[in-house]
Amino acid sequence: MQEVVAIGEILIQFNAFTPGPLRYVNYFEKHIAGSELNYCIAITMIGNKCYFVGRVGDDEFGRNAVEYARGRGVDVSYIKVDPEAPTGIYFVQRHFPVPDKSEMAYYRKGSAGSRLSPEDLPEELLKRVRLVHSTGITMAISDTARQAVLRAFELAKFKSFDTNIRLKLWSADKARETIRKVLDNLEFLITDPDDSKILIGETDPDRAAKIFIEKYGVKYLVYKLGPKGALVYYDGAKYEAPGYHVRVEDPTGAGDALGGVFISSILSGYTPENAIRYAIVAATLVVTIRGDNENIPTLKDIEKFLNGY
Ligand code: KDG
Repeated sequence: MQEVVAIGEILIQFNAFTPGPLRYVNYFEKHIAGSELNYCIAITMIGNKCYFVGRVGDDEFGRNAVEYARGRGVDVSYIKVDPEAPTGIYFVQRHFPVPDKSEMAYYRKGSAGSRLSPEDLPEELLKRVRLVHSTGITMAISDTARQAVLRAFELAKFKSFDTNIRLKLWSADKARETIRKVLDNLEFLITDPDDSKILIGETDPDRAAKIFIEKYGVKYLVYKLGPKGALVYYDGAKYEAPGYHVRVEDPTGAGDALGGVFISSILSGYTPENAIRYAIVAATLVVTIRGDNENIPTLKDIEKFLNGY
């Protein structure tokens, strides 16, 4: 079993029970989410160990977040409780104004999670584990959180990063300038055409891969294409995994499930070809429900899915 550390913010998600503009939604369903937690759960579901590093508030939602993460098999020993700020929340609006897509409304400014700082880092653990993972979200939420990611990556043996640029959290210029600081020598880079355009001005997968691999030294590039599937570039080869056509309830979290299952499968010794097939299954299952991580499958579930198709 390999050990991974994910650094980020756990958020409480209020998912619109009905589709349409949030102003007309009367019921919300609570879930526990946040990109790096979704990754951590995906890594765990595939049989590797994941530690979550971050902060929650000293409130009911913070306790809920930690209990949920622990219940999903995540190691929560390095989640700090911050008495000075609340646990962050957000709402998900579904199928409006674009059918099959969701939008987020964040209420997280000054949250406990955004107060993550380099002092929260378990340095020995970060030096020891197989992989340290974070995302563009954590680099966007505060200066101290960004410094924490930079410091963690200095300590890490191997690094993994999902660009996850959320333009509600920062500008494209700030995202480009900041994320470029962590692109060098990543073992895993997970991105998509929108983020790639912001970062390197390129949406074409082959041309983007050339830049990320040759200029920045990325080892495994996972290029997500939404419902169309994903591509993996590794060691001079390209692997294509098409998406499955399913009814979309809420796509939020699908990219994290895809990235987390891919990474964990590689760490477990699967080939890139199989790892990306498994990852696509995970993303497919996630879009069929509300909630980011409840539908992330085990390898056994993935096998059943593939046999059933
Ligand atoms: O990828 C899914 C995440 O975007 C969602 O869980 C919320 O972490 C989140 C964020 O900051 O957008």
